[in-house]
Amino acid sequence: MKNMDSYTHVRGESLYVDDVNVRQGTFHAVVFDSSKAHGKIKSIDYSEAQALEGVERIFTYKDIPGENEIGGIIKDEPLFAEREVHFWGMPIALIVAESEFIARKARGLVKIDIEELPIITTAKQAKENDSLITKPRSFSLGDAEKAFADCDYVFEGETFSNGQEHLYIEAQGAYAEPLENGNIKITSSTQGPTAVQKTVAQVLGIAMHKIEVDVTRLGGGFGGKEDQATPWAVMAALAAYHLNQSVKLILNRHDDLRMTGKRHPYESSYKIGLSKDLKILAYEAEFLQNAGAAADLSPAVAERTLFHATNSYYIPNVEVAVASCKTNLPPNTAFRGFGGPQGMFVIEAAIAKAAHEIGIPTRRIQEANLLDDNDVFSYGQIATKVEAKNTWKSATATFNIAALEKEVEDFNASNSAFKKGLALMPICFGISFTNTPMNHARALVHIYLDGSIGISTAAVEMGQGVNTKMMQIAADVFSIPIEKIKIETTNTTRVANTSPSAASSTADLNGKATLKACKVLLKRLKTVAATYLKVTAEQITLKDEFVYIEDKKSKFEWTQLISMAMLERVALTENAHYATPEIHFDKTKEKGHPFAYHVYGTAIITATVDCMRGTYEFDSVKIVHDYGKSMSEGIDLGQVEGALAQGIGWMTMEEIAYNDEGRLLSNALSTYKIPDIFSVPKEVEVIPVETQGHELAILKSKAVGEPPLMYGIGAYFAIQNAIKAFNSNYDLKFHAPMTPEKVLMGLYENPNTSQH
Ligand code: LUZ
Ligand code: MOS
Repeated sequence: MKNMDSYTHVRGESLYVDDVNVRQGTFHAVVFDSSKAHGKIKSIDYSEAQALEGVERIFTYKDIPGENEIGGIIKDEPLFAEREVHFWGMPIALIVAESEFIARKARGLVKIDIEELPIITTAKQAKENDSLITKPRSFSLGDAEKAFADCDYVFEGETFSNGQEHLYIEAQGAYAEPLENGNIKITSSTQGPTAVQKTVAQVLGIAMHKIEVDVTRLGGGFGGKEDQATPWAVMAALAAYHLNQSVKLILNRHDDLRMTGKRHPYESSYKIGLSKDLKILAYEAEFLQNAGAAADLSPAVAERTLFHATNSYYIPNVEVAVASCKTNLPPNTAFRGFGGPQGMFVIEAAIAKAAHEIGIPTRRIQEANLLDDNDVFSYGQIATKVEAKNTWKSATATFNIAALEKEVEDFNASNSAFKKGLALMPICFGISFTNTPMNHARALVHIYLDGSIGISTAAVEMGQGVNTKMMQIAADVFSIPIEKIKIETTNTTRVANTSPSAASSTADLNGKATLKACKVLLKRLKTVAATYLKVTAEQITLKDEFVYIEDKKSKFEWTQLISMAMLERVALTENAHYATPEIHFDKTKEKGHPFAYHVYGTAIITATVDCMRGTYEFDSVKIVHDYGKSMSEGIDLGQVEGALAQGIGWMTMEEIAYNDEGRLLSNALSTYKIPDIFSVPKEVEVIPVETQGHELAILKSKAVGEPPLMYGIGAYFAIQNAIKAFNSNYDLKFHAPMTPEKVLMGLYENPNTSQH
C-alpha cells in the first residue's frame, strides 16, 4: 500500500503551518536573538525598532505572565534571556509586526550591549570545568577491571562524533489564534502537541484546557521537533494572548539553523579487551556529551547512549559512563537514534581498532561476539528473539560476502587511482521510550452514520507514514476499503496527555490503541448483526463491506449495519488506551527491562575512494533488516532507505562547525553538505530477515524509524578500508565525519609525522 500522504504531496496540496488560512489582521513575528555565546546583557535599546512603521509590539521576558521557563526534563531554560545569554542564537525578544519583512527590518534596529563572559564550546572543556547538566550515569555488568587482566589483547582510544543538523524541509513554526474567553488555538509543527500545550499554559500562567494544539503534519521532524518546536509556539501564543490577535511565527532557514540545537557531538574514550579467540571479554567507555546551554532532552539522550553502548554484541564485563556537559552552544536535542548512534560508533571504533592492531578483518571480531538468545545486556534485560546472528548470516550468505570481498581485492589489485573498501555493520536498537512512563497512547474512533470512519490518535504524521498504518489497522479490523477511513489532525482536545511522536514507537503505541478501539466497536457491531440475523455474535464476521454468517455472505452490508446500530442506539464511538506491558527500569540500580523488544539488522557497505581527490562514492549497501512482519512494506523500505542516507550523511559529510566564539559557521546549505541524490549509494538492496515478528510490535510489524540510521556507521569504516588499501601506513581515525578533506589527508599521511 502507498503512503496515503503521497497523493497530496505530489499535487502540492499537503498543508503545513505556513499554509494555514490566517485570520484578517494576523501579525507576523521574528525572534531577536543573542549575537554572543555567553555574556551579561548590559543594555538593550528597542526604541528605533519599536518606532518603525508597522511594528506592533516587542515582547521580552517582562511580558510573561507565568513562568519564563520552557525546560522539559530540567527547569533550566528560559523562553527569553533575562540578564545573561548562554548561546549564540538564544532568544531575547519577539518582534511583532504587520509583516515578517517589517519585523525582520526592525530586528536590525535593536541595539544591544553584551559584556562577554568566557565561553565553553566542547564537552571536554566543560567536563574539566565541572560544567555538567546532571550527575553522570553509568551502567555496569560483571567486573571489567578484573576481566582486562585476563585479556590477551587490550586496546584504548578516543573518538569524536559530530553533531547533525535536522534540516527538516519545513522549518520550525507556529500560528496562534486567540479564541473567546481567553482560549488560544495553536497550529504547530511539533512532534509533541502536549509538550506545546503544557508549556504554553505554564508560560502564560493559565490552565491547559484553555490551550488547543493542532497538528496536520510536519515537513520532517527527525527529533528536532520533539522538544524544540515548543518555544516558537509559546512565543506566538504569548503575543496572541497580549494582542488578542492571531500571530504567525515561522523561522526562516538561517534563523532556524542558528537558534535550534542539533544532534549531540560526543567526545568519548574506550578500552576494549579480547581473548586470543577474539571474544570481547571487557569493554569500558566514557562518553562526554556536548549538551549545549540547557538540558533539553540531553539526559534522556545520554541514557540511550549507555543502552546502546555494546550495540549487537554480548560482552560479559562492561563499564560505561556518560556525562551531559554544559557548553555555550544551542541546547542539543533529540535526533533520530537519540544518543544510540553515538554509543554504537564508539564500540565499532573499538572493534575496528582492535582488528587493525591484531591485523585481521574487522568482521571476524564483529561476528565472534554477536548477541544470542538469553544473553544479558549491561542494563539487565535478557535478550530474547535475537536476530543478530540471523541477519548477519543471512546478509553474508545471501549477498555472498566472499565474492564481494574478492571483487574489492581484485579491483584494488588492478587500480591505483581508485580504491575500494568494504565494511559490515550490525545493529541492535531498543524499542520503547527509555523513560517507561512515556510508553502509552490513546485513540478515539468515530464511525459516522454513513459508515465512514474518523480516527484521532496522538500520532503526528511527519512523512514516516504513520497515518497510512493507522488506516490499514482500521480497514483490516472492519474489512472496509481505505477510502472509508480518515485520519484526523493530531489535536490535544481529542487525544490528551500524549507522549511525543518519537522513539520509533509512534505506530506501535498509537496503532495498538487504534486496534483496541476498533476491536471494541467490531464486537458491538457483531452483536447488532447477530441480533438482527438471529444468530450468535461468534458466528458473525465482517468481510469486504458485508456481514458473513459462518463464512457465508449475507445481504447485510456495512452501511446497513451502521444504520441498524444507530436505530438500536449503540455507541459508534470508542476511546482506547494502550500502555506497553512488561517494561520497567530501576534507575537506582540501573537495571531493568526497558525495551518492549529490539530491532536487528546487518548491512554490507562498499565504497570507492578517488585517491587523487579524496572524494568517495558508495557502490552498494546490502542490508538484511529485521522488520518483524512488515505491515507496510513500501513505507518501511522508505524508512530504511531514508535512515541509511541520513546515517551516511552524519558519518561522512555533514560537518557542523562553530567558531571559538560559539558562532555557527555551517549556517547555510552552501557550508553544510547533506546527502543528495548524487551521494546516496548507487545501489541499495534491503531484504527482510525471516522471522515471526514480535507481539509487542503493531501487527508484529516492528518499529522502523530509527534503527536503520545506524547502518550508516558502516560507511565510515568502508571508506577507511579503502584508504588503507591505498596507503598501507594509514593509521585508523575515529573522528567523524569522514569528509573528503580528511580522506585526502589520510591517503597521503605518513604516520611518522602524523599528529594522530
Ligand atoms: N525520545 C524520548 C526519544 O523522549 N525518549 C526516548 O527514549 C527516545 N528514544 C528515541 C528517540 N526519541
Ligand atoms: Mo525522536 S529522536 O524519535 O524525536
